[in-house]
Amino acid sequence: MNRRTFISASVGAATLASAQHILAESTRTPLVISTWDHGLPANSEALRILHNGGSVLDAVERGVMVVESDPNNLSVGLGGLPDRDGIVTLDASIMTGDCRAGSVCFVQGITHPISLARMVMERTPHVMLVGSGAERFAREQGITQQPNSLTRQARVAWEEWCKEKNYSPVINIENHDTIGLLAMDNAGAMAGACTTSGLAYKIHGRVGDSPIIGAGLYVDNEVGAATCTGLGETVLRTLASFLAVERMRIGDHPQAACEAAIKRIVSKHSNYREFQVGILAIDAAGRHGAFSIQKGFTYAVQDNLKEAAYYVK
Ligand code: SD4
Repeated sequence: MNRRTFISASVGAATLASAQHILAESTRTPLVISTWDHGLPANSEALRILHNGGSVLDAVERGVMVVESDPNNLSVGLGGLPDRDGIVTLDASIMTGDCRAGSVCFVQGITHPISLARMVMERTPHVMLVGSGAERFAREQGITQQPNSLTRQARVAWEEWCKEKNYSPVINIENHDTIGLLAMDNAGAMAGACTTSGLAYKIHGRVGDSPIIGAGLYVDNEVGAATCTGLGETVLRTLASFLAVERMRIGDHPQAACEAAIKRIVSKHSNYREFQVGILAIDAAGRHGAFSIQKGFTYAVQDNLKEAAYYVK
């Protein structure tokens, strides 16, 4: 299969899948959508917060905290796989539809980097804090920094990697469990959150797309919101979340916006067969879309009346 047929085959399959989504989706709010299978429990928590009168910002934060707390998740939170030096470093971002944003990069020993990102947004004049500065800010805010220790699962995996130090991630299985979650409340206010331990066995100091506003996450109440998962370098080069939101601004359905963002990544990376990127988007009308380079990207959508996981094949 040449490049052209590959792209059109994958676009065609997703168009079919998206047609089902459009039939299945509604414009009822609240609406919550998030990446991968762990999106289901994250969405449930986010919707619970909204039902109990919490804000959409509370909803996205608390939703992704469920995944950050899961020691078995190898791509999010302190259970994540480490960098080459055996150290887990975390990235997170949060954004509201009125263009407020906060993020942290390259933090160690922080159980909930998403909450720290929110504190950067709400308690500082800044958008982003990194590394030791972010950790010092966390301590000043009363967050206890955990000692740098790997879970048993992560240690075993890292020790295995150390034998060869030649790691080729398996698409959709490794390096692809970042949680990106978008939500809209009854009044149409939107927020998003994205949190990750980043690529396994990355060079110490590497930061991906997830904490970069416009790359891993972008939200604008006037238009919609988008979030990405997958090989962050390719998302950084294309600002894929911002691109998807801007496509919705000029009239695209969220599905078309996601497809445009993925096509941009594909067009700029001749090795696109070797990595995965998935993107989700919602718009101000309460519609959603999803697309990915490779098969196998799963995501979860939940509104008042239903709970479902959709698979883009
Ligand atoms: C990164 N985008 O750091 C993240 C990785 C990811 O699931 O999505 N993992 O590049």
